[in-house]
Amino acid sequence: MKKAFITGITGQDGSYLAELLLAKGYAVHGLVRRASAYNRSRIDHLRTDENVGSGRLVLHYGELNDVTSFHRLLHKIEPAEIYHLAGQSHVGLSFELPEVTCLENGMATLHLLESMRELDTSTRLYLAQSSEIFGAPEGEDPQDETTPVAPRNPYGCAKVFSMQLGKVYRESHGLFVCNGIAFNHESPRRGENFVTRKISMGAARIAAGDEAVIELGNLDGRRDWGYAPEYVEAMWRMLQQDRADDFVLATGRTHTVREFAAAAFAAVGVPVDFQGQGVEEVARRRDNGAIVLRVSPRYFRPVDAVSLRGNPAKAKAELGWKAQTQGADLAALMVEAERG
Ligand code: NDP
Ligand code: GDR
Repeated sequence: MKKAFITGITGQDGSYLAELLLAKGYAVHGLVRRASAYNRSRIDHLRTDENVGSGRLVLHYGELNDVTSFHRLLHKIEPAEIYHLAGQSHVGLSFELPEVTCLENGMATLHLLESMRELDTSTRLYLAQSSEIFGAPEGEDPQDETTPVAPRNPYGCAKVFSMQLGKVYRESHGLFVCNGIAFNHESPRRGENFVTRKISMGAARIAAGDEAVIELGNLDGRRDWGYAPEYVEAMWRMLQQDRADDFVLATGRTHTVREFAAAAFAAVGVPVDFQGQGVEEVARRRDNGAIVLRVSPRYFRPVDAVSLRGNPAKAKAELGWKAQTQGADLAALMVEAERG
């Protein structure tokens, strides 16, 4: 039985990846951290007697910044494949938490690569990189594997550090390291403070009759939003290649936050009109004029990428991977899931 180790197994991507690998017959080992409140709801359905009893799903307490225990764990598990997904993943919060963001998204990669040098050299590593490495790439649309990096927030800086280290260890130490430069991917398991999930949860509540108002920041943010379960398939495919390489994972199409919100409201039968500008902007229900969405200065970032759009041509050509779900379909899928 092939052994995979997933850091970040309790997160959105980690949970879908664990599902995929279990379905493929892997033994899946996951890093979980101690928390005062229960943090495993995304993988509860996988913790069956069969999976746990047969050793096909094993959870290990750990913490990226506890370097010695992390190192010990890797040597104990000796995985064939490592999917390194853990870390502080909120771009906006990285302005408030720059140090922990850089430790978890940057230095933790270095510790992992150093540990790997002592492991069996056939171990393969996937590193979860991000479109945020490109910053605000004017004139470079869409972005691909050759687009220059120019991050504009601490999160993006840490991911650049991690990505470049991955390349260096691949080239200088011969490690099998793949960087997946993923653009936004969403799902009903998305964290509740990311914009698509805020919108889908809010739209479902409003459709159910709650007098809720969704408060958002920059409605002009334009992102390339795909569907997370499709992206974890690409992560796995990367590690099955003969040669380690870097790939952009994206749909190639973008929408603004405003468009995503309009699609979510339309999907629950509450069409809205946007009125006003900047922090005065609101969305009103078309049927009774009630405000259902409001812009709040609280959610603006010091700097925000205007538009990020990926070119997934290399992933299509070499991995045979193509994103299927995006735009209004993604919004509809997410609000439907909220409605149960
Ligand atoms: P989530 O925020 O949903 O999950 C993050 C995971 O990391 C959780 O399991 C979390 O544990 C764990 N984690 C965070 N800090 C630590 C730590 N110090 N020690 C151990 N575990 C830790 O992220 P996603 O699943 O959305 O993303 C996965 C990775 O991909 C991240 O690195 C993210 O930056 C990157 N990425 C994501 C994209 C997306 O659109 N989703 C796009 C591009 C890159 P806990 O549950 O305990 O909090
Ligand atoms: P992003 O996703 O920063 O692209 O990072 P997020 O959903 O946080 O923001 C997308 C866009 O929406 C705007 N926005 C808001 N964002 C949040 N979170 N909350 C709001 O209320 C809000 N209102 C408007 C943002 O300004 C931005 O323009 C995600 C994460 O998964 C990263 O880990 C990953 O690397 C990148 O995607 C690719």
